[in-house]
Amino acid sequence: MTQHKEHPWWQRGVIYQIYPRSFQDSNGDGVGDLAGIERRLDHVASLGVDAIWLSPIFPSPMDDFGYDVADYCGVEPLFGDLAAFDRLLAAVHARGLKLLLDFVPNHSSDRHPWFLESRSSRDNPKRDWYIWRDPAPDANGERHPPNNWISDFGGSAWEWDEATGQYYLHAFLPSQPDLNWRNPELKRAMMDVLRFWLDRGMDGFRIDVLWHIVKAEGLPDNPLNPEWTPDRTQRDQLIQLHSTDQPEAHAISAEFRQLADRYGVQPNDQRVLIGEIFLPNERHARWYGTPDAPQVHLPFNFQLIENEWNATRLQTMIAEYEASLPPHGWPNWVIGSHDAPRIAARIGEAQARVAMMLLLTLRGTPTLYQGDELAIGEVPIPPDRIRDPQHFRQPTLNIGRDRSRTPIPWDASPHAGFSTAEPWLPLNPDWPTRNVAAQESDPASMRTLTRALLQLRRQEPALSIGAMELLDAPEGVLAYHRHAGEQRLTIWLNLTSTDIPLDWKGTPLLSTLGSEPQPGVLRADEGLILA
Ligand code: TEU
Repeated sequence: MTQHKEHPWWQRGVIYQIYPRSFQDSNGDGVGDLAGIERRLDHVASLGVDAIWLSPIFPSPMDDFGYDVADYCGVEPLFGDLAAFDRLLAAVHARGLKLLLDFVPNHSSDRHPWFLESRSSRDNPKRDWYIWRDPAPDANGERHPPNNWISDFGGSAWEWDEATGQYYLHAFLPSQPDLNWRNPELKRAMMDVLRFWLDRGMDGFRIDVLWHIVKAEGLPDNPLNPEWTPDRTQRDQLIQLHSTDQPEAHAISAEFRQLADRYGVQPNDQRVLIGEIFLPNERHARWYGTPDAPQVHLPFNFQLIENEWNATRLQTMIAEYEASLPPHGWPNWVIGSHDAPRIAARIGEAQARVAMMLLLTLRGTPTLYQGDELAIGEVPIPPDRIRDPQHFRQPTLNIGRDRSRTPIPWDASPHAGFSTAEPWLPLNPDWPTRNVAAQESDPASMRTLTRALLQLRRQEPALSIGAMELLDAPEGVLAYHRHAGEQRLTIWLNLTSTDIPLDWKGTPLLSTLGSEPQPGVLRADEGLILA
């Protein structure tokens, strides 16, 4: 049956993630800011994306670089102020783009006034806005945390507060205390935060660690993970059965959606909610909710990041993911973020080009991370430049995230045009040649390929909203059809660096290699779109 329903912008569109500290500095302090982003909007618009998601811009002590929020309704002075924000929003809208903020509901900073009040005494009215518990004494009367929960950054998830003689819960850093969503006043205050930004004209939110926001009643111990080995993070020692993915979190997620839907129902006017969800397929799909009680529009799907770069593996994963979607669920894909290693560092630049073609031709909304359009690869971070708290909590595991957060290299001028001062993190070592300006004028660059893919995606409904059908393919090759109406496209992706004999047919629209495709072969590292 043909579908006549008009697809909303967030189904047709492509999202671009900006990490504000590292996009463009405008005031010479080595840290990016809102005015800098505004100055570089042409780059974003000319790529051909539809929406920008900004990682947190709120006042923050920056212990976790903005994911520790000290005021949900303000702007961090390093980044600017509310007036600068309003200017940026207007400039984004003037270019026909959408703007999404990062909502961080699971925890605040320990310097948020709410927490300062909460920790001031046991009978403070905001005490219950956070999760406080008495110690669990052992047989010798020694003090222990209330349960065995482990922070996602390592170590106990409980911090002792000497002054009031209780522990508080923190799923991340001790300076990121978890908020108590079971408290109706806290919940109301956080819904007010969403209203504050929606009223200002936001087009939606990416919601940080959404699956964490409610914990099981009684806070029972989490079961041990029998598969844990010491090379894995401490978090993985336990299965987060009671600390995450609770029914009450789904109910709140449905309330977020109700609120968002009140702000826009037209296809081009809907306010989109993207939930950060790390869960296996069967639990992941539940975050779409039901047609009667929808939850987030797009529960982030990180499986291209999590799975081995192997055609057979990816084909199975894509099929399983598609099969897990509820009828009203729209797919989405991600290959990079401020948390994950750079795709070009992981699989090399030649395959990163194939990955870009995959990301932008799969069925579903893609999110593109800043810098991946330049194929920034591994950036060595000298020990004295390491900033990421995740590294410092478990230094032997090599899980520091700084290497994906390095500044955007704009041109070959000092500090790559990012700043007039030394940037807060080092630049990619090849910045004098790998930068936006250089790639703009290079027909063979990753940026040129990304633009061509985005342009094709915009032209061809088969790519943006069409159906998808996985194809049988030779070993090492991932292949699928995309079709809409009369148009049917075929995508062949060689996930290896050897030529693979292949009798492809059709009119080539784009090859990741730039040059003319050759009959009878899918060349090493070649991705091909055929009409
Ligand atoms: O990330 C949540 C999350 O799951 C991370 O712990 C992720 O597993 C890890 O960083 C991978 O290396 C979100 C934000 O994206 C992250 O930047 C924050 O540090 C975290 O929440 C706490 O707010």
